[in-house]
Amino acid sequence: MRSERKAFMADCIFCKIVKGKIPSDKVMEGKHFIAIRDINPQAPVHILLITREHFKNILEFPRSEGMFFEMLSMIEKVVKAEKIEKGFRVVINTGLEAGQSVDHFHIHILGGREMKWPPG
Ligand code: DGP
Repeated sequence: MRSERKAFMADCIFCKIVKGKIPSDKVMEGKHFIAIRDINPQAPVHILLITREHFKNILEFPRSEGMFFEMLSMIEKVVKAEKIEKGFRVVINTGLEAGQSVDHFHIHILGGREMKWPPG
């Protein structure tokens, strides 16, 4: 691994959360993902699914059946555990223009209120 990438990951807030160096309100754990409550919730339920391994965004996320399967399974488990089956939104902000503020792949699961479309 290149040294600049190592240095970047050492500073990555989500890498620190995964390693337990920064506390988080963890709701679920899988082999490839953890699920935590967002620090700045945009809905009554706002959970982040975060990859244990550092990938910058969805374009870097590996095309691996195991990871993809776990991602979808954990979304379903979180939605059921939080009882938001009747309406929820799954969001992956990618790039500055789309509002991605943490360059470590993560998925927002939002629910518990009415959602508008189109998103802002
Ligand atoms: P995005 O803007 O799509 O990159 O989403 C990043 C989200 O991460 C944002 O909703 C706020 C959340 N977040 C940032 N820092 C922390 C933290 O230290 N703990 C938790 N739980 N969430 C964080």
